[in-house]
Amino acid sequence: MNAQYAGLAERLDKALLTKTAMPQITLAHPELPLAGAYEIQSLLVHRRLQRGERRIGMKMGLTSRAKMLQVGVNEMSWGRLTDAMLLEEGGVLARDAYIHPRLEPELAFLIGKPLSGKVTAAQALSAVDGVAPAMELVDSRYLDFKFTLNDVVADNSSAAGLVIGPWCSPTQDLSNLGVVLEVNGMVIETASTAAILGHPVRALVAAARLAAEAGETLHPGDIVMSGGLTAAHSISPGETVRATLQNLGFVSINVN
Ligand code: 0L1
Ligand code: MG
Repeated sequence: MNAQYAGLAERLDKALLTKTAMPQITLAHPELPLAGAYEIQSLLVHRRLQRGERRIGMKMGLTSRAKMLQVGVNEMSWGRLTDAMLLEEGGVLARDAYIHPRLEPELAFLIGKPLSGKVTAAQALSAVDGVAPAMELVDSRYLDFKFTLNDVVADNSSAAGLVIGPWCSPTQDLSNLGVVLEVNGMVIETASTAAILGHPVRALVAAARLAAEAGETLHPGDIVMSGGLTAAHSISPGETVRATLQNLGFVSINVN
């Protein structure tokens, strides 16, 4: 194990546990390669698994132009999801449990058959048991939510939480479903599922390829998050945030 990478994973973990933002790691380590950033992510998530958390799937990040523009990073990233990140649909989310949390609407895939490697969109879809409206809670461990691709990759792609709505049949056309993000009943963002790489199944195709590159497989029961469909919303106490995906229903959470 690379001791420097282990030390950086420990710092990111401490930032998460103490809810204290830290400087971007690439400021001190501009030479960090992307593969090294993914190694740090793996070590970081390993620390969570050692604390008893269970792996539940994979998140894709920066798969839409809206998200790329918001954070100023132009390449896709991925991260690992654990059961400790699951938030109750319609439940309460404590703003204070995070550094600078943001919510974003996403499409969630429920994997029904093992999926890994270079697959077509049809093969990826045939491995899906369900799709659901979802929101991801992102909470960068870096000061001011500022990072480069390698910073955000090391930080598990800002993964902090996910809330999943009703699972629906994956047989419908997912290519261009309307998306609405509301805060206290007011529409703040709209999009189409086409915002994800032209068709959200492409996020799943990428997830299968990237999982294989990391020596991993998507297993039955895993959740794969598509990546944010719109810019993410910075949450404040007193807000009810709701994401609706056409034909699939909605998912909401209350912030206190
Ligand atoms: O917003 C961010 O912190 C970047 C990582 C995840 C973005 C996404 O889900 O698209
Ligand atoms: Mg996301």
